[in-house]
Amino acid sequence: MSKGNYYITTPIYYPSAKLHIGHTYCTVATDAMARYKRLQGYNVKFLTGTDEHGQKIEDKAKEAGVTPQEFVDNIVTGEGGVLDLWKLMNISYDRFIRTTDDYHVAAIQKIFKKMYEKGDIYKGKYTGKYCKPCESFWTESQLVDGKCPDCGREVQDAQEEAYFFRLSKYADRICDLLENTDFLEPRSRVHEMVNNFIKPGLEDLCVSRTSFTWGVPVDFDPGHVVYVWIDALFNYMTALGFENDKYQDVSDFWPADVHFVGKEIVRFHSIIWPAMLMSLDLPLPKKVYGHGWLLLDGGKMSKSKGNVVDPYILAERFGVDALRFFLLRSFPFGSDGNFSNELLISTINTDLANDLGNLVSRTVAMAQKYFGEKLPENQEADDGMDSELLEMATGLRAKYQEQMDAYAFQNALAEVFKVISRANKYIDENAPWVLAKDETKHPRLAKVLYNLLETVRICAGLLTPFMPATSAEIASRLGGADMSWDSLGVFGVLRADVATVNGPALFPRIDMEKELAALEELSKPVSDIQIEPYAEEAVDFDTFCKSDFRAVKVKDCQNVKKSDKLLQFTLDDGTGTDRQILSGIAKFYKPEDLIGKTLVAITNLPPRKLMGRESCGMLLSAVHTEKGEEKLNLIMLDDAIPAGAKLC
Ligand code: ME8
Repeated sequence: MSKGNYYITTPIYYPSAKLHIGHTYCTVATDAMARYKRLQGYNVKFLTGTDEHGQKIEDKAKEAGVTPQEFVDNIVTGEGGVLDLWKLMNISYDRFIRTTDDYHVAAIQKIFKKMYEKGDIYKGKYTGKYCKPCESFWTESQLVDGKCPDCGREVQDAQEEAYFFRLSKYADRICDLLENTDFLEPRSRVHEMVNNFIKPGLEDLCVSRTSFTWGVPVDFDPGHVVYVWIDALFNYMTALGFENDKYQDVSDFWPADVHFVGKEIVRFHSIIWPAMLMSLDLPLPKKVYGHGWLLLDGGKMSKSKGNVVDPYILAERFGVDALRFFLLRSFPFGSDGNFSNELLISTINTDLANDLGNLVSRTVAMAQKYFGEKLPENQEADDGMDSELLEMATGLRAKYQEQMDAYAFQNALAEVFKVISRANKYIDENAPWVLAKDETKHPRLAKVLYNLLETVRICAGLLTPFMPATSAEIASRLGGADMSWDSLGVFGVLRADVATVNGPALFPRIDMEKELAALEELSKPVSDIQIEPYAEEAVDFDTFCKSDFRAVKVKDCQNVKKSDKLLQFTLDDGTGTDRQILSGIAKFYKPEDLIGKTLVAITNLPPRKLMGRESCGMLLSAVHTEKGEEKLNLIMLDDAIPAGAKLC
């Protein structure tokens, strides 16, 4: 029977670049929490997704020469994108929202209108610094030496029409919420919010923009798009079906049990989000938990710092479970932590290879060596030797639960590893290899092994939220052991004649020095751009001079039917007769974009037939590969050069 509903969320990610291990941190933590709640018997809804609007995305798409939708599609659903990463990391989300999803966009329009009709959103003037040539508004703090940060020119004081949300109206209620309830944790974040943002005075928030278009349009005032944070924060409710018909889960899952968010976005989640919910008379989420950052060399992580932070590379080298485990074992969730390869490798070696891995393989190997497939049922307890281990293993679930309920993943794991260490010590104390030599001690030996297997069962069961695949593997090595929540609070669940299954080492030891050197090599910046090797064979000057290079103007350009490679060009080559050239560049250009351009052709090649059409010459282009992808640019000349001009 379900213990009730439980709704947990991660921040929805900006698909402005590929994700790094820091992004993975919060999602792995949320996944561990969701799995823990499922293990306990809750009906869990775990939401994640992507936050796809805003100027940053619009700018990046422009830089990449694609539409904003194409840009985000590639990072979200493309190879190695967000969805692939969550699959790799074994993230068990129940729902994935993209803020460009139609149902979400329509819901945001309704929500914005509701707050407007209520009088909590009003039209006003946004005052800032304006750069005319760039048509951009800047705030004082964005200016560089008082000038436009983009072009360096003078800016002017200017005003722009915009909508504002009456955040100031909710200041007292928000302050009360933060100071007098457990809404925001850890507590240190409360002081930060109250002292830095609320005490100095909460100002109304500008919630629409007119300077770019990649956002949810304000339907009753075209030209304005909804501020990206309103669009983003309401994902937590639209994904349940709020103001849309796609889902019907609001009554079952709202208010959320917890939003996990990084510390820099606590302000949005603990001030702006509850104020907007208050405006709509909606229940507030039960908790916002602001976790710390993973730092690299003391600074915030970014992809540009190299491959060390690439979760794909780390998962491939160390395994997904080891990486998940490391993230939650090594850093207290509420504070910042310093990521390093040394720490990653030593955590794997100490906890996983030495402590857990050894315990499992030694115990299973001894059970098989001394008794074959099954343990004998004739077993002899020894209270003096056994009681400490049994007490620790039996009491583990309660201690673990206390820590998990406080989101203290590191402490919960520390409790499990105390028991694992105790079990390893128990092996040494009981020296099964000595008991094995004396037939009369075999009942005692069987009990020692049973106690160890049972301890392994409890520990592995409690590790399921962190290392789901490893726990499942251990369950199968213990003959398909019960790892249900109820069973993990009880010692003695395995049958006395438990059957075991041997297997390879769960976590082979890593050679620190070799691995660090390999990672160092991998993190050396490699140039994204590769060019063809130069030709070694020399061409004599006269032969080269025989090639006739001419400027040609594109009069018409069409795709060739049934060919996804060829474009057919009709060219003005200055002779008065059109020249036809076929070129295999359809992958790189749209025909309509080339009309009117001035290109370079070699005109004295013998004509040849391609797809039954004659091609008289060849167009010149520059080729290279970028991030492994083939790139091609036609050589384009200044349009002032007349058709037929000879290039020499
Ligand atoms: O903030 N260590 O998206 P985002 C720990 N779209 N956490 C880190 C981190 C690091 N080094 N780097 C990033 C957004 N994060 C918004 C959220 S929610 C309605 C909208 C965390 O892709 C960061 O703290 O920039 C944040 O919680 C999350 O990754 C997503 O960051």
